[in-house]
Amino acid sequence: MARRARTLRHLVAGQWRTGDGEDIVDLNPARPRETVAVGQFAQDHDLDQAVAAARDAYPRWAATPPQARGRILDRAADFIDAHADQWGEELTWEEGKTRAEGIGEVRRAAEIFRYYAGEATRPVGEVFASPRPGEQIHVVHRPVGAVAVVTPFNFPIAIPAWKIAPALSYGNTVVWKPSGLVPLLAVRLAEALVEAGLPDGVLSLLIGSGSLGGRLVEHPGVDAVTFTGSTAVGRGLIAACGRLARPVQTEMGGKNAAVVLADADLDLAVQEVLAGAFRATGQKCTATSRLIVQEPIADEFLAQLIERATALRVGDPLDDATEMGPVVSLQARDEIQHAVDGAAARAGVDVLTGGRHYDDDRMGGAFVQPTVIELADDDPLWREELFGPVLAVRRAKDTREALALANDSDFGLSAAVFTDDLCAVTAAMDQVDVGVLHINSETAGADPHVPFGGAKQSAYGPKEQGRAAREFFTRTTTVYLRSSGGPTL
Ligand code: UN1
Repeated sequence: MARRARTLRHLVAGQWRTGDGEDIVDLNPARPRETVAVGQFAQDHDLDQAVAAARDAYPRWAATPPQARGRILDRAADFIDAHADQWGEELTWEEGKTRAEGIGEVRRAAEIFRYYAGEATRPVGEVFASPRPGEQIHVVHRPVGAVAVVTPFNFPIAIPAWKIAPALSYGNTVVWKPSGLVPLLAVRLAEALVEAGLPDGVLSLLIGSGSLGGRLVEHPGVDAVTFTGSTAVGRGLIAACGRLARPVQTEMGGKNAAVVLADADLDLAVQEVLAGAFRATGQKCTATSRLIVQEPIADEFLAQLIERATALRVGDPLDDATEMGPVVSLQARDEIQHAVDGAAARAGVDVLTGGRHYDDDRMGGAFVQPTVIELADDDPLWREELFGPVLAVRRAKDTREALALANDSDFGLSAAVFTDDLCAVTAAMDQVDVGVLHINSETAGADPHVPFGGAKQSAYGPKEQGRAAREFFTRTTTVYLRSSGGPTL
């Protein structure tokens, strides 16, 4: 890959344009003096034009035959797939996950577009019997209008795909503001849709500041808002949408527990906890950030886990031998370090591995050691999402206590339980209050055709992905259908 900084552009009303706001400097988190891409932020006049274009394009796009919408999404999927290697590397370069993860994420985005290409031609409603003779009751799904899409840094193409693909498939238009930390992949996804023949104005891309995102969400021309990101920002956005009585869907934080019970397959559990905690450098809202291990096996399990975590090869994510890259920015690194230092200084807290800066040539990059910290009892580290490779551990005496600890969180996105004990599995299915539950697999992962989303403080509004997405990206009209007479048999 030629390491020449790329140029960032916005897409407004079908035109690529450079911004005239503040400079954007997109840095490589592994080598923060290296620039990945440059450009200028979009401003309010771009926002107004993008929203106007989305409103303008909406009636025609909503009336476009669903087969034609589906074909565009299919072509976008092909285009994304054809560029998986190049864009995957670029993703790694700007975000920091390993190259294999970067390429895998781009392919996943293509899969999501393919799924929603098909979804465009699925049934658009239901028919109910009427209590009145000669009448039918139809419930018809229709698009919502112009949707604001606000996305985070950690899945620069997959998360935008699972918002934009259903939005377009069901006939909505989109104004999208991605995270300013990963603008290059946003440009790539918009390129795929333009190449695929998406009509002008149906999608606009604005790379802007957080405050531009706020103005997008509250813009009078927007009909609905979908957001993935931090709980703090999400709550502000829910409040703003509440004031405006505007439909909103948010996917926010997690503090996801893996529960390892005494009968678990230890090798499997070690491997999956390791993957859940440290893949993508722990920067997934579904990452495993809490571990609850049952007493009789705790010492042995932790010994194996620590050995494997300590041995993880951490370094340049573009090097194929690397198993864990940097976090997204120096600021993120410093915040994680600060939280870990704070925890380590508290009584009863034991840093089992990691927790310090590297003192070799990785010092300049946003690298954090894979970190496992045991807590004697309640601690802020048990509760606060850190968004990095930090796993907090507690021990439980039995299944009941382990599941109670899993629920001991304001969040409820995902959980994993490692056991073959049917009683424990059914107890977990009944009691663990999460949106996604894994039995004998890591806490992360989402398939395009099944619902994804959290419980408690992890989410607000309808779920994402699969058919569940239809609940947010369409609204229903109930039609009482009676003829005024005419021939009778
Ligand atoms: C996954 O676990 O593969 O921001 C997806 C996040 C989630 C998506 C996780 N919304 O990490």
